[in-house]
Amino acid sequence: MSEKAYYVTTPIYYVTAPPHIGSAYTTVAGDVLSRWHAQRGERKWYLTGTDEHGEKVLRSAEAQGVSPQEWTDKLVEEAWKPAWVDIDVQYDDFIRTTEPRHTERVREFVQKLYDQGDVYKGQYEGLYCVGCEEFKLPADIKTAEDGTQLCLIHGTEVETLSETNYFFKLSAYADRLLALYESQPDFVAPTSARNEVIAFVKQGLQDLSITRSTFDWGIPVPWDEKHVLYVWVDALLNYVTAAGYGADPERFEKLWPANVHLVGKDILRFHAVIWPAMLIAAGLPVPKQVFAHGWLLVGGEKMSKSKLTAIAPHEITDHFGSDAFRYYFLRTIQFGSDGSFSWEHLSAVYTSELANGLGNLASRIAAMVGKYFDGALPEATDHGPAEQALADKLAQTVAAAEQAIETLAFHDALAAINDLVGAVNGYVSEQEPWKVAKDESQRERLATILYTSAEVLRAVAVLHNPTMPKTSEKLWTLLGAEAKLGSLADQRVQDAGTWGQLPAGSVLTKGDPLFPRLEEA
Ligand code: MET
Repeated sequence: MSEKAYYVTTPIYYVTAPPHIGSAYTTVAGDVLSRWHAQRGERKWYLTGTDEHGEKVLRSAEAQGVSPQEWTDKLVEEAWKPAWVDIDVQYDDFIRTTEPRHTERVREFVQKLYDQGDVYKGQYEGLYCVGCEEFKLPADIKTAEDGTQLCLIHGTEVETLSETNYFFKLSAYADRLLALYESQPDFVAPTSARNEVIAFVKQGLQDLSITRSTFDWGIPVPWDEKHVLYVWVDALLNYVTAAGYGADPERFEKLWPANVHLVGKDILRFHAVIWPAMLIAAGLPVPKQVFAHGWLLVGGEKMSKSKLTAIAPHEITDHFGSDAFRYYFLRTIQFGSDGSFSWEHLSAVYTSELANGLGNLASRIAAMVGKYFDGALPEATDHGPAEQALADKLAQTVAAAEQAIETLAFHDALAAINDLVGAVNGYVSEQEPWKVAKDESQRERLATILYTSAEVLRAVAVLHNPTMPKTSEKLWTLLGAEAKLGSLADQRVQDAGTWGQLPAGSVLTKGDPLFPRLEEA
């Protein structure tokens, strides 16, 4: 039996415009999770990609006067993939729903549901939001003063559809879904999302229109080619088509079921209701978890292209670098809750926690080892209570971070690591090595202070590597750790708390600051 990989996915994003920091936020979270599992020595697989069919994409292409295929080809290659480079995301696979490896398997999947009687022809009369690509229920709509009906998520007018479509018997799966939420309590997280989904399903489900017939930018329905598949049914299947469903059983077995689908809270129902129902219908295992995170708010509102609050990732990374981007969003927003972005807050966190916190500590320690010990890390021959307290704190931090990441509480993991860095800074301030250095008889004390600080930094490099890979590499080099400990990638997170790994004699070099000071704008 081959070992199952930790399989994490992001939503596949609509390609209507270049990405903004909302999509980047999810994509960073997935990347950190995937790198964390790699740092634990596990097999992992990280999938992202793009959702290219449907009316929303079609209309954005039409507005540019190009075909949807040309439009998505261009945006994917010139905007989306480069944005993921900007924020240092390393995915293992990038799926586009226009690829044959996807479209062919999707056709087989829906044919199977049709053949087994889970799909029937009917009439859809109702409301639709193209922004959401969603058939809307009365509870999803608000009525404006002039009587127009608006999507609660987009605030734009919903359209009235009247189409003869094919329907999936979603209503027949309500009981099995409720049983799933019961037997697999972590299936939907966090708890607020779980409660919302359960309440929604308990109201009873309506069958789902799974085809459209008023435009043709989609996957043709195999038994009736006048229809294209509803974009969400097409899109959700990416998680299995990319994993080799129907094409490569061995690969599929190594990946499926996914460990976690990361989604924004506005697309929770698709992932926690429709998707498991489709899988149950097809006799496939359901994912282990769907985790709904919150929205990024800019100026108190959901970021939006139409309101011009959309920020491109590179606008941030150009000034702060990719590591600060990755750190900031995961550190300051509780994963699962909404969070506000502001340039002021970003600058403040960068300066206090990264430049003055971690960056300054590393360069001070390297500078003192350089000055007092010619750059060679001395031995800690005077390990006492203050040092033991730090060693204990390190072990607790590793345990806390591991536990936090287990539940996708990135903010707690990073808070714990930041706290540890703060504790070392506090220790150095208290111990005053620059004063101790003046007294020749206190050489052992001086050596111990510097060793202890460097040894915690060794662990910080490991713990931060999934979130801040570039900085951690620099820190690893600054500590001269590679010579004896090997590459940073080979260090195991779960062993990072074992004290005394950085060997005396390691050669520290100050190098460039880990986090350059911000220039005054
Ligand atoms: N395209 C959708 C979105 O961007 C996500 C699809 S995930 C199967 O909201």
